[in-house]
Amino acid sequence: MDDVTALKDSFLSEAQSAASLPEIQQLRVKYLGKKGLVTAKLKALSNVVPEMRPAYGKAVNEVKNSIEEEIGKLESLLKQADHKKRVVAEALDITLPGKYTPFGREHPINKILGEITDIFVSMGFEIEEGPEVELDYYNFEALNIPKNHPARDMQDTFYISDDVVMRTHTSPVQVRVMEKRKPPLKIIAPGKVYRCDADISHTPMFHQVEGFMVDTDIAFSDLKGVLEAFIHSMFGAGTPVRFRPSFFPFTEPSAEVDIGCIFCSGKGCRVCKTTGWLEILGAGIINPKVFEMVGYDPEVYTGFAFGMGVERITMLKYSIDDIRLFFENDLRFLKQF
Ligand code: 2NL
Repeated sequence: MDDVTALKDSFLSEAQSAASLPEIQQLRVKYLGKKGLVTAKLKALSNVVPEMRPAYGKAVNEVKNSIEEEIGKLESLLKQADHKKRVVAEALDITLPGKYTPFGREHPINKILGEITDIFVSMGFEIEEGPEVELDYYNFEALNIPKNHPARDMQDTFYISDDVVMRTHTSPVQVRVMEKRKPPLKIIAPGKVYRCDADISHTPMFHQVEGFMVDTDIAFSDLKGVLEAFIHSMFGAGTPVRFRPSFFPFTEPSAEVDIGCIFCSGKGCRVCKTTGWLEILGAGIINPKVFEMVGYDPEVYTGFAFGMGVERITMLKYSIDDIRLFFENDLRFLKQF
């Protein structure tokens, strides 16, 4: 019987230092496995003298049961401890703030560009686009801007080569449309244009919307009606409009279009330089020479054309006094629109 008690004692002392599930597993194999120490005792029962056999067998079975019970307890304790460790290690703090992904928004220039084109589209104009790198011919020659004209000056125009330039206005888009199509035409040409100039009211790249209308009997009154409708939609129905004589090589007669100063209501201020008026457009009746260049008969067709700077209109609408703010990409500026 002593060997059975000793077996139990040695198990108990080993079990005390078992600190992990694999170690418990090893103990189970060592004592209860097919070749285990307790199993060996059971197998050797036939060697015990018959009188002692029942008591000895009972004792071995009791040790076997108590070892099984002990191992079961240890296993469940270690599993619980393991689970607690994982809960702590894998914990998510759902009270931490989330990652902030800021929304982008439309640039103020594109916003106003969209408003301008929407107004003309609502009046039946089509939108056309064209190349920003343009032939000298389309940018100047076809618009009656002669070789020695100051607008061609190296100081104003980015020349790519002798006969290729960065377009200085979007008029060449309209020339290309007239070459391809016959009137009646109602087109606007929005886009980027380039001039070698930089100060608080000029940047080397800026945006323009030009437009034109050609048919068999277009008059200056049509130009006035369309531009007044545009201005009243853009700046408010009561905005005063004034047409002032001007000159462009591609229109004759030509006009500069002013609106009553939106800052002082025409009283005269710093922005309108005390005139009470703000210039926002250039326009005119298309010069017959332009029609000849694109193969239209000037005796049959007449038309008007106009052009405006998008940056200038955006600056007036939002009271911005430095054009360079549009291109510095300072979020403190851009977030205001
Ligand atoms: C301005 C003035 C203007 C035009 C642009 C034009 C185009 C063709 C024929 C005739 Cl294809 N004219 N465009 C006409 C008058 C004025 O722009 O101040 N732009 C910012």
